[in-house]
Amino acid sequence: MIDESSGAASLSVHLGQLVDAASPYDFSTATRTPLTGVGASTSTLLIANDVNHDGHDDLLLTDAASSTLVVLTAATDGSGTFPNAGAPSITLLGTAGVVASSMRAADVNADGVTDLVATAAGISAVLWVRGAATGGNWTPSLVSALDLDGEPIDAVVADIDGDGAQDLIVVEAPATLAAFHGVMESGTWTFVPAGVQTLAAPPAPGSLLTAEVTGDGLLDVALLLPEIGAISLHAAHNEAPLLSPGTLVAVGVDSVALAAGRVDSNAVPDLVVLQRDGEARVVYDRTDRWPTPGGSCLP
Ligand SMILES: [Ca+2]
Ligand SMILES: [Ca+2]
Ligand SMILES: [Ca+2]
Ligand SMILES: [Ca+2]
Repeated sequence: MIDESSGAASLSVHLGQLVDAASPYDFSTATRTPLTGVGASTSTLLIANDVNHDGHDDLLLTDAASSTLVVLTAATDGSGTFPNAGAPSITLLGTAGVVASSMRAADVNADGVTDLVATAAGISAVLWVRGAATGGNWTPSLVSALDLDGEPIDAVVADIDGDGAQDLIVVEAPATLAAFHGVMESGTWTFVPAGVQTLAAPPAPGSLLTAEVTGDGLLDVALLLPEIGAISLHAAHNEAPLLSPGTLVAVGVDSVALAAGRVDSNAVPDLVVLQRDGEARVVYDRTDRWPTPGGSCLP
């Protein structure tokens, strides 16, 4: 987590450790790293990814004040610290004042090196930041911006149609879901428009995710629509349009966040909804073709 309460930004990492069978996880041990290269921003995005492939997850964060990306490389001694925390940040997001609204890590062009896909408030483009690896360092550079008609607010990279090439799914304000088919042509990566779906309501920020929920092996797309208390599920196709129109699953108007994971004991991904009261988490588990309510209510 990023702590700015003292006036200077710092990063605290709570190290998960196995303790014993009765209380298997402990997060009480923390490291703190001053972020001298980061301003006192208020809308910082933080993701973890082992960008230099040394077995330790590194941290990528955006500094909204200076429109930059900061790469913190985890120490290789397992201490959970970031020795390069004072390194200069990297200007990636164009002119000052452009603030990233979403950022995801994925190997977009399948060259074995992590890349980033980001959206930024106020510009109608999805930014592709290609990573390069040299001598244990990871260096990102902005290589293209995919122009869109609307304003993108979130984007995720996944191989939707199962052809081995990454595709791009973009949420545009106020309530549109656009799919792009990833194609490598003459050594250049491009995203070709592959269908637009209108959402029934604006999605919750950060709720765009992919999960295989229909049982056909293709990654489907789910978003939480809090205004109407529903999940919008879009089944993947292996030809354009890549995604089907949304099928709504009612989850209640108090829903605030959505995640996918394997919560119960079967191999089918579950969808987890966090309710506003903070007490109920409703698990949706696929039965037959579509997820239906009837999983378990967790305490
Ligand atoms: Ca690493
Ligand atoms: Ca790559
Ligand atoms: Ca694909
Ligand atoms: Ca599927």
